[in-house]
Amino acid sequence: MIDLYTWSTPNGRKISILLEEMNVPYKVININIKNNEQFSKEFSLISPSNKIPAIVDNENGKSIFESGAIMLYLAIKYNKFISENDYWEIMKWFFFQISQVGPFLGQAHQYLYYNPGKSKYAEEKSKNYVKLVYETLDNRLSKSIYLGNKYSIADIATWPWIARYEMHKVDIKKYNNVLRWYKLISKKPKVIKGYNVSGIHQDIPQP
Ligand SMILES: N[C@@H](CCC(=O)N[C@@H](CS)C(=O)NCC(=O)O)C(=O)O
Repeated sequence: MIDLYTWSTPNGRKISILLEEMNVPYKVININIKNNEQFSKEFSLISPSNKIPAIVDNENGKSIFESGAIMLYLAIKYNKFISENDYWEIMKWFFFQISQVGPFLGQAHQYLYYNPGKSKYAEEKSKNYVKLVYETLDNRLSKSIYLGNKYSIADIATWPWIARYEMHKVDIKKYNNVLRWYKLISKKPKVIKGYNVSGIHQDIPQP
């Protein structure tokens, strides 16, 4: 059994969707980041940077923080959504999510959605990064159904971020391939289930 410390955010949803897709039993422990529960002493023993998500694997007592490390841990342990044939294709797109999609789109939430008008420079930079992310994904998805050659941790890591497209101030319909891929993944029953396991219930946005 995996204990999943999470909340209703893109990084949290990556893990609950992966656990659902893998059919691995897990228990949700809500860490309400709006109430600063991530800063409790108890939680910082599991997640030293005080961010969700984090897991504890009760089979061996291991605790893991950072969504990328958690996804790799689960994919390797259960040998699912990662494949030897397609390993490096998956890794490229998985690490693109971890290093660019998450940080750039996360900044867009702050500069373009929650705090517009505070810094022209930050908004301009952020718009360019959002464009880079959407164009890069769209280009890849014009050549492939999924980010790797098959449905993998790369898609599961990226999709919950694109589900916040309204906050990115882009017209997702202009990115035909991202839109096709987004809709394809939105219909997966385990994705629908894993989207709302914690925090505030939100419907999956339907462009
Ligand atoms: N690089 C981390 C980022 C985690 C992260 O930013 N978590 C956010 C929610 S998506 C959080 O816990 N925010 C609360 C805070 O920053 O105080 C990961 O991928 O796990």
